Amino acid sequence: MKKKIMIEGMSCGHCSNHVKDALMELEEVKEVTVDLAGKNAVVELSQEVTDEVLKEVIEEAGYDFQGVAGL
Ligand SMILES: [Cu+2]
Repeated sequence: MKKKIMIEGMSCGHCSNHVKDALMELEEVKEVTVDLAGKNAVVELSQEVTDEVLKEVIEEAGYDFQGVAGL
């Protein structure tokens, strides 16, 4: 299962690494691919994670959660 998280506020490679590390701390997240220019992160999940949890992770990392797009 994959989810694409739309994120505002990432401006450089440091930001994308920060987002990736924050998402990888969730045990259900197996892989993260951040697209800085595309303003999104695609997470590969071993089990369902609610959009609300993803929103909290992104906001705690200091970025703006814009929603989740289906894949
Ligand atoms: Cu940055």
